[in-house]
Amino acid sequence: MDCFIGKWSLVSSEGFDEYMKELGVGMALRKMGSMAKPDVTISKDGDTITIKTDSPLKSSQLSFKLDEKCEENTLDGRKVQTLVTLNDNTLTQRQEWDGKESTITRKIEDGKLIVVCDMNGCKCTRVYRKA
Ligand code: DKA
Repeated sequence: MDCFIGKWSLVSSEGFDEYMKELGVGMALRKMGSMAKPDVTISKDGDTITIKTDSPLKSSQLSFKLDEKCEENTLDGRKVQTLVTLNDNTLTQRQEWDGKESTITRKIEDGKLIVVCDMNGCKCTRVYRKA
């Protein structure tokens, strides 16, 4: 888990607009989301992990304990039930709402944070480097 801790800046993003479309995000927010280059800060305090996403447009913060469901308010305004697990150095964040689900996985490769978002098989990959 410790390898995830720190501040990360977005360096590349592929398929994000399609993923947001699949989530049902409207065009105006998709445009802003595509242009944003957020910083993601991951921290840990005891058993509690926090993922904070900051962009000039919007910020969000999710605090959770591994393997315990919590409520998450997403950047695009969904209120979802979220479960985060850690297996093989991959953090998997499973969001459920209105009978739908999306998964966000995070892992470290070559010192970079690789984020893969999946909704109904529509995947996007976002790469962050240590800020
Ligand atoms: C990431 O951490 C992935 C964030 C996924 C956000 C989905 C909704 C965005 C709407 C602007 O890079």
